[in-house]
Amino acid sequence: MTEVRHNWTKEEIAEIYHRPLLDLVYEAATVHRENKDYSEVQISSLISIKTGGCPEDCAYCPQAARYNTGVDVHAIMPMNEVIMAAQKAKDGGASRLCMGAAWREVRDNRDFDKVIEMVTAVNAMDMEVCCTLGMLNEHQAQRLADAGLYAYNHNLDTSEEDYKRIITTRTYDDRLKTLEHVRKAKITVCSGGIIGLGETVADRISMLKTLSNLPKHPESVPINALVPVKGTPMADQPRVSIWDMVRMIATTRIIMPKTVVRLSAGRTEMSVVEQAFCFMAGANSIFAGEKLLTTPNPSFDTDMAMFELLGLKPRKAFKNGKPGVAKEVGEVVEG
Ligand code: SAM
Ligand code: DTB
Ligand code: SF4
Repeated sequence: MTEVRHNWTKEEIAEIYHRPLLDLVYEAATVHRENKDYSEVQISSLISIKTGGCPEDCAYCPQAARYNTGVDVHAIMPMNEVIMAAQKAKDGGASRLCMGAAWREVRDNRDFDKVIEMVTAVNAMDMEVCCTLGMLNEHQAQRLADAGLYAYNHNLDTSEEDYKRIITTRTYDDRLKTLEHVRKAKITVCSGGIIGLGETVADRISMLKTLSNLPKHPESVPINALVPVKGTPMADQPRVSIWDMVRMIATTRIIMPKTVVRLSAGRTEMSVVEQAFCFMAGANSIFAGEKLLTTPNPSFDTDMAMFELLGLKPRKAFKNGKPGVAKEVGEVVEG
């Protein structure tokens, strides 16, 4: 069994990242097969419960109020729509519903009370519930945990060194603090990044070092390819090469062998062959459903046809037990 390490150096990660491509993929596939049921893919479906008007300046984001992207601002989604979306996602094969809000941070107000109600309701539908709501404090993380939240998504996005180029309205340290609060509340951690922001390979490696040197590896690491959106500062970024995506996924798989690696944004631009390469390189999760938060994504039917073709199967919810019920959450290692 591959050892789980928390002391990877940048040099070691760079050596892995730069291996000849097919050696890299072979190694990642080997690690994947030692550690996982490699034919199982975890499916998450996203809904945007509060869209647009965000005060942050994340250079890639269509929901930042300061960019003219054509995304309409919406108040928080009513509960009946959340339930309908959750049922649709479940029927489509998703084991997890991820609710996203265009907030800088959680505030202790009526909207947060509504999110708590949504978490409780979706959890009762026997789906894993994930939220991505921006920064939160220990008390807010605990409220979410008490409502049955399974995972919290909070991406590092890029390296610490590169952060200021992408976001100026908060710091890397703010991000890491929220991850600590999530851990402390015994919610599983989902944290990854985006490639194609004009970062260097050294930045990608640095971000992977931060993630793999956390006291506990995130249970899931989403690797997003930038979806360039008109009106954002990243609108004219060239499409990221599929081989960069494959290298990033394979390196993540090797250094965090027990983590669920999610092939995230950018799949509408990828062929089935390209996605198959990503699964071979150790990706074992996707976002499914025709929308991510505001941009398009392949439909459930398209993905099911791809799974059929590739011999992949959707993973059932709560495979590692429900936090606090089947196992101690401290023992939960996805996959
Ligand atoms: N506001 C919260 C936050 O920033 O944590 C939650 C929602 S935010 C949209 C969640 C994540 O979506 C970001 O951290 C980023 O990694 C990803 N994202 C946003 N826009 C993207 C884009 N155009 N392409 C790829 N990923 C994107
Ligand atoms: C993640 O890593 N990617 C998802 C989810 N976590 C929240 C979001 C992708 C958003 C892509 C742009 C959009 O649809 O607005
Ligand atoms: Fe706001 Fe999140 Fe978009 Fe940044 S990524 S602008 S915090 S919604």
